[in-house]
Amino acid sequence: MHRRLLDYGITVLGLLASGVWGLMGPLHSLLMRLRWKRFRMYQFKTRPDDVFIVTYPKSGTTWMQMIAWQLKSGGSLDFRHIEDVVPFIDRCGPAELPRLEALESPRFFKSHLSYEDVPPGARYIYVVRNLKDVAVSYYYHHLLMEDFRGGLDVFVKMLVNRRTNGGSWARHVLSWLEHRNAPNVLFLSYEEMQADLPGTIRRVAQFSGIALDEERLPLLVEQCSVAFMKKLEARFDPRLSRRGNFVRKGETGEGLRELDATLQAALAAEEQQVLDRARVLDSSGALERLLRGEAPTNGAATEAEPQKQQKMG
Ligand code: PPS
Repeated sequence: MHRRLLDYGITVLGLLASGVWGLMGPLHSLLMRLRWKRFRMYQFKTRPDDVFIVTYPKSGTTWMQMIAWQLKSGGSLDFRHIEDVVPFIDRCGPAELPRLEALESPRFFKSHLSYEDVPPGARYIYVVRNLKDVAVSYYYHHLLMEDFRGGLDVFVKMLVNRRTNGGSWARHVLSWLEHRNAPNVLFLSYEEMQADLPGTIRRVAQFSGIALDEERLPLLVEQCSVAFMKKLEARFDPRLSRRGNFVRKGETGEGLRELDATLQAALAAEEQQVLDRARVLDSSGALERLLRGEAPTNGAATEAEPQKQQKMG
C-alpha cells in the first residue's frame, strides 16, 4: 500500500518536473529524494560488511574512496573511474542493482546522506572537515560544476541559508556525531587524515576488515597523495567539469586565508551548533578540537578501534 502510494506520488511529481516546474530546484531535489527512498526501502539491500563512506560535500569523500579502493585492491590503478569501483550510492537507482550486486565484498560506497537517510545494516566511515575550508572548497566546486557566477560572499550566504544541495553542514555533522562511538561507525576528520595518512590507512583497513600488507603501505600512501591523485584527475572528476580541477589544492587552512572576518563571522553560528554539542559529548575538549579542524597530536582518537573490531566480529 505504502509502496503504491509512493510510486503514485513520484509519477505525478515526475510529470510536473518534466514540464515547467522541472526548472524548480526544490521540486527536483524532492523528486530525487523520493526516488532514492524508494530505491533504499524496497530494492537495495546492504550487506553487514558493506562500508559507506559518508561526508558533507567537499570533506574528503573522493580521497577516502581512493584509500578504500587502494586497500581493497592492494594498490591497483586498474580502474576507469573511482565510481566504477566505489559507487556513489545516492545517485544509484534500480538499473544499477546488478552492478552493485556484482561488486566483491567488502563493498565500499560513497554517500552524502545524513545518519537518518543512509541505508541501515552496514558499516560507516564518516569524514568531517572544518566548515571554513568546506565553504571555500564548495565555492570552487560551484564555479567549476554548477555554473555559479557569484562571489565568495554570495556563496557563503547561500551556504548558511541552506540553499546548496548539501543542505545544512551543522545538521549533517550533528546527525553523525551522535553515533561516532557506535561499533559500526569510524568517525574521522579530513585534518587528521592529512596529519597522518599512513595511520589513517591502517585505521580504515582495520575497521573494514582488510588485512593490510605493511610492505605495501608506502605505495598506498603515495597513490593516495593529492599530488598523485591530481595526475589521475580524470578518474576522480564527476565528469561534469568544465573549468579547472576537481582534485584542487587539498590543503587545510584555506578558509582562514580566503574568508575575510565578515564571512568567517557569517559561518560562526553554523559552526557553533556543532562545537556546543561536541563540548557536551566530550568534556575533554578533544572532540571540539577535532571539529575545529585541529588534528589530534597523541593518537587518542584511535584507542576505541580495537574494541569496535571485536564487537563487529
Ligand atoms: S565531493 O565533490 O563532495 O565528492 O568532494 P570531496 O571529494 O568530498 O572533497 C574535495 C576536496 O578534497 C580534496 N582532495 C584531497 N585532499 C587531500 N589529499 C587528497 N589525496 C585529496 N583528494 C582530493 C580536493 O582537493 C578538495 O579540496 P579543496 O580544498 O577544494 O582542494
